Amino acid sequence: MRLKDRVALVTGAAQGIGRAIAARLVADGAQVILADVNAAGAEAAAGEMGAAAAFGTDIADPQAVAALFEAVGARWGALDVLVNNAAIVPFIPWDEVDLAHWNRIIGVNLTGTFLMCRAATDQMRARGRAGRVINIASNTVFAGTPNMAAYVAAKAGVVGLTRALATELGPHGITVNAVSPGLIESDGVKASPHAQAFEFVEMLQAIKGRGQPEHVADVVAFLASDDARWMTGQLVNVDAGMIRH
Ligand code: NAD
Ligand code: 4PL
Repeated sequence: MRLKDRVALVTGAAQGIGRAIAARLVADGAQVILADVNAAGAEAAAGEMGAAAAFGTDIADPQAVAALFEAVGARWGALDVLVNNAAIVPFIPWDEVDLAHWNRIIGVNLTGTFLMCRAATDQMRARGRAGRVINIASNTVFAGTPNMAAYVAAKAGVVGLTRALATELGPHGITVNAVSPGLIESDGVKASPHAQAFEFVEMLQAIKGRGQPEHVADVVAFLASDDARWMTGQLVNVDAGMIRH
């Protein structure tokens, strides 16, 4: 119960890694808010895990993000924990990457993360609340994984944003860290061509087996807790030792 009575919001929590993170934070005693562009999926997941609330929110839409934080402010004042997990995980060879794809991926995965950080940390500071921000990056920023160039660029942007915000928000009692998972058997990956990569990735891992959403969720829960109070601006790699950094 190390997160008892903390208010935590997880984006992209209708399925996959976000859903596992939300469930783990509920298990640790937090009041968890699920936000996902898939409103019905977020509702269903929230009901099953005993979360506090669910919102249908497109993190790339500034008005939707503003409405979300208006509701959060009215009911809870401010968040204690924000987990930026929502992202599009594309499989697209470089020869097919055009400006429309680039803008869509940067718009959700990087700009969406920015909009959530902007609104959440403004609210934390206005209410004099200490806070934790945890951004989900990816070990593709080290590996240069093929078939997702815009995604890799966006995730490297998330790492940069994490480092910069840690410096500017540390004096306000807000820590900002990131987690870089390796290939994880999430709902999205299971339904995509990335599912074909498990054998290859396992060969590169020091620990064998397939990465599961819970492997990521347990590390996020640590970063959300008081145990991580002396950490900020860090990128914690969670990939069974595929990459050493
Ligand atoms: P997933 O596709 O299974 O789930 C993503 C969720 O995000 C979905 O519920 C989707 O509706 C939601 N979402 C998408 N766009 C949104 C938007 N604009 N606004 C709000 N919600 C939105 O994905 P996953 O594999 O669980 O990935 C979760 C996170 O982990 C992502 O940040 C991803 O980049 C990262 N990650 C995944 C892997 C992997 O191998 N699965 C590896 C490294 C990092
Ligand atoms: C190693 O973030 O980290 C495939 C798909 N392989 O999204 C990822 C690896 C994928 C990854 C990722």
